[in-house]
Amino acid sequence: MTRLIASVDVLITSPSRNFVTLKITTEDGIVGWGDATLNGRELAVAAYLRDHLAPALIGRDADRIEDTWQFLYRGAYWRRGPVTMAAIGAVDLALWDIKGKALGVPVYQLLGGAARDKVLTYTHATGWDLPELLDSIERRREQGFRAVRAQSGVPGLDKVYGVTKGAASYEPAGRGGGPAEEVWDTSAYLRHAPKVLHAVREHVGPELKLLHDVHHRLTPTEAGRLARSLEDVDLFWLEDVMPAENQKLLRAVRDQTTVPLAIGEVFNTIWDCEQLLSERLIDYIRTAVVHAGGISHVRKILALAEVYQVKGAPHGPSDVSPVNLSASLHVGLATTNFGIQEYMGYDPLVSEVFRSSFTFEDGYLHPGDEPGLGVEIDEEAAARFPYSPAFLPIARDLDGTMKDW
Ligand code: CS2
Ligand code: MG
Repeated sequence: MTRLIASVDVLITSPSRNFVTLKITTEDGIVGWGDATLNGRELAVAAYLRDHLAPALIGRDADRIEDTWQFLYRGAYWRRGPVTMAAIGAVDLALWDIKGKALGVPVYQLLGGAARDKVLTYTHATGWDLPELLDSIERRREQGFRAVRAQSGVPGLDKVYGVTKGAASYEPAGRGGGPAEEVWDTSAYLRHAPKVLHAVREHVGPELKLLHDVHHRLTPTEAGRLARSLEDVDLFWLEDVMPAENQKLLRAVRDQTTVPLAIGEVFNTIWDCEQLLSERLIDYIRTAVVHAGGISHVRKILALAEVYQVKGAPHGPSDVSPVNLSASLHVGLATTNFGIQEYMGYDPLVSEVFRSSFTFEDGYLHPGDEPGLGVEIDEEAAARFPYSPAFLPIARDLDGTMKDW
């Protein structure tokens, strides 16, 4: 039987922050959902989907997921890039959701079944100073988390990305106006971060898995120094130590340290990380499922990673929707070389729109056993939260030069 695509719709909703969601409906009435959220560039993906992909999808066979992926990727001539790949990823997710629903099974069953019982997850802890950070970590531990990313303020700076004064969580994008500007001081950070992370390890004891995100800000020399100074902290990983596209330069960092390295939340295809994987310059590959072309393409990235003993650890901030998180969990459950899933959590308003069946218990996530991806969107609720422009902040050096971040 051929299951034809009858309609393709794009929903933009903003329950506390903006999400772009793709809805594909088949002629026999099955609805598949895809996430298409690209933080700060939401409308570009929405237009790509609405204006360029939707007309080409109507009337196609929804069951032909791989062929549709190739049709959208090869057919465009213009390849790769976050907007294109998020749009293709959204279609891919929606089609896997449809196939699961049509067959009455959760998507992880279609990927070969569970390769583990549950998916280890980490969340964020943030504090402007050490007491605030320790308090935030403690609260995360009480919630059951076994792995925590620790970020703190830097003396002399007003703001640090990923850290909100006095709060346990933060939202990366600010609403209204243009991007906020932050001032950054690498020397101050390099003096301060090792002290904080050593103090955190001393306080939490040996078992809690600790992670730290550098946000692409260092040179290979600075990154090597930082990693060496953190050897004794026993980090689970050090993330994004350098601009992610400088792949071969990571060798200089790698040669100096045994601290596990994670990179890749800004990557979109296997070609962006091929060198990092094949030369084993990283331990964890961070591509988000939707930003790297969906389940179909991320499985290929993970298959290449498996050859080099690199593990998957997808990006899972609050700025990709529960549809993406759920897709990531299906992949995580069914993939042997899967390391950990980031789970930043969501504002309570998000659950008014996205009804998810994934569960969290004792530091682990499970996607649930609903047919498909296990997330349904309440369209009436979505309509109550209209889009409102929001931007990620930018960072400048002390002399005003634009900074990588
Ligand atoms: C971060 C994110 O979760 C992470 O590791 O790097 O906060 C990231 O900066 C945002 O998702 C960007 O949209
Ligand atoms: Mg990150």
